[in-house]
Parts: sequence; C-alpha cells; structure tokens
Amino acid sequence: MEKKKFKEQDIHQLVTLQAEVRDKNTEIAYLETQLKQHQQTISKLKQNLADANENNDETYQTIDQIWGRYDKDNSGELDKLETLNFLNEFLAMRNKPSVTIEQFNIFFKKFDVNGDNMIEKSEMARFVR
Ligand SMILES: [Ca+2]
Ligand SMILES: [Ca+2]
Repeated sequence: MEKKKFKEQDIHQLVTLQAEVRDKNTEIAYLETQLKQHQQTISKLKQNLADANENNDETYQTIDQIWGRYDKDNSGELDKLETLNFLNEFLAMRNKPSVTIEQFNIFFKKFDVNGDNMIEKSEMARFVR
C-alpha cells in the first residue's frame, strides 16, 4: 500500500513536470517569435542608421563645398556677416527673398546652438539638412 501510494505520487509529479515542460516550450516558442521580431526591428534600425550616416556624409560634403566661399577669414566658423552672406545666397539659389535683419537674428540664434555668435560646421549641418 505504501509502495503504491508512492508510485501515484511519482506519476503525479511526472505529469506535473510534463505540464511544466509544455508550458516552458510554449514560452520558448513565444520568446523566439519575439526575438525574431526584435531582430527584424534591429536590422531595420541598422538600415536607417546606415541611411542617416550616408545623408550625413552628403550633408558635410555640401557644407565643405560651400564653406570655403563664405568663411572669408578661414577661421573655420562663420561669423554673423559671413552667415548673412551665406544665407542670402542660399535663399537666392532657391528663388526666395533675402531675410531682414530681424529674421536673420532669429535664424542666427536658432542655429548658433552653443551661443558663441559663430556658426560651426556642425551647426550648419542642422540647417542644410
Ligand atoms: Ca569665419
Ligand atoms: Ca556656434
């Protein structure tokens, strides 16, 4: 009697374990699906990042091309007058009217991110893009 009871317990334990294994397998399958989705998201993000870097390179190439024309004193930054010349020519290229001093000051403040009254290349990159 004692032996039989023991066996039943074992069987019960085994069934419980089997059920647990089934649950775990279901969980694994679910996690695998999730993993696949995350991997897809990651490769999409990687692609976006690669595209963004490509755009970035293009942006900097454009800036390098125009920079020399406007950075008259070769300081590596555009001061307010240099930026004004750049902006007006940039707008003319796009058939837009020149800015007023007020508009220019607003523009300048917006793009002079670090507030040193100079436009650096990194600040220009924000504008060209
Ligand atoms: Ca300069
Ligand atoms: Ca600045």
